[in-house]
Amino acid sequence: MKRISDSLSNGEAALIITPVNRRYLTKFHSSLGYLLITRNESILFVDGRYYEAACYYAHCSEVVPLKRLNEQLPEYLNKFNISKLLLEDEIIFRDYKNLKSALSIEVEPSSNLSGLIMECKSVKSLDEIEKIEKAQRIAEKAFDEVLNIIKPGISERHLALELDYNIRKFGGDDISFETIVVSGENSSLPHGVPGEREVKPGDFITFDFGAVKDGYHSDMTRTIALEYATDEMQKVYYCVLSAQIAALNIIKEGLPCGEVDKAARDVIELQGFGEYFVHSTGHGVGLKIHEEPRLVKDNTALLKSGNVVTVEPGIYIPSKFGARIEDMVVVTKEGSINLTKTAKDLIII
Ligand SMILES: [Mn+2]
Repeated sequence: MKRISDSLSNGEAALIITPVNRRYLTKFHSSLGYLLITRNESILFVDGRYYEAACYYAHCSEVVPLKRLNEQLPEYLNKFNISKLLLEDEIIFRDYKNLKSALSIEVEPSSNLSGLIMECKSVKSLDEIEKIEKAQRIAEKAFDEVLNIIKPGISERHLALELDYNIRKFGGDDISFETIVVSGENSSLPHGVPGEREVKPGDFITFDFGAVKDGYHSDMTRTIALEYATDEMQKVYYCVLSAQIAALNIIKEGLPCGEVDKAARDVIELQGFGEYFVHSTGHGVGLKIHEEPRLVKDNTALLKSGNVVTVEPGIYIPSKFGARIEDMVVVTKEGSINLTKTAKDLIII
């Protein structure tokens, strides 16, 4: 909040509308609300559903009961002599149009404002890392349970539901995203949707899933084989694993993000599977499942201590099979700390 206040010129204010950014800045979650930030004040407008709780828990200088924003906001803008209102550049167009026609001052989506918040969000505090770790422990426990029920004839959909149920049972507030369970020839679809296909001996089964705890997400992927894995499957699996380890090993503060992608991609290309690695190596994780920084080819942005990123190379051979392995790590000055504890040697069940 202070960094936003400091970035404002005389007469400028920022209005934070997106729920994730509002939550990040005030540490208070509401589905609807507006956070007005001036050079000295931070004023949160929330309606009757949230007002009392916000008075207790929201980090801001004032909480105002939200009635009709278009009538309330001008009063505050006047009081603080605001002549220009900055908005996040990712808000929906209707909100922008509405504010622009309701206010008599300059209203402008600002990529500087959004960029600043994004940059802050990408570097996690210890408290945030703790929440991500909690979410990760829940996801791992849920996965361990699911390993016990995998047998030929069980459907992808059934396995996905068990995973989701376990995540909630073990204390997850939600799942991070629609759980991916894909098997056999479906496993060549990196983001396939779990369906009625029943798993059978010789299948790869890929699980990509996560838990949410206190708003923070976890993300992991494991690929296992049912009863046996052919030589080709083993070769692909261990190629993915060595690519992942190569990437994990070079992560450290100050390294360009693109270098992490390159480390993984080089290993896969060298073993002849380059054309089958069809996505980037990883992404930041936090209040959203996909955040900055992006571990994508040629990204020159530098890793920072406190970034939490996934490392998730994969190989997908169309209509045959695929494998992906994903861990989540915290970037440090010396290297990284892996938040994922689940083993990575090929599990054959
Ligand atoms: Mn991921």
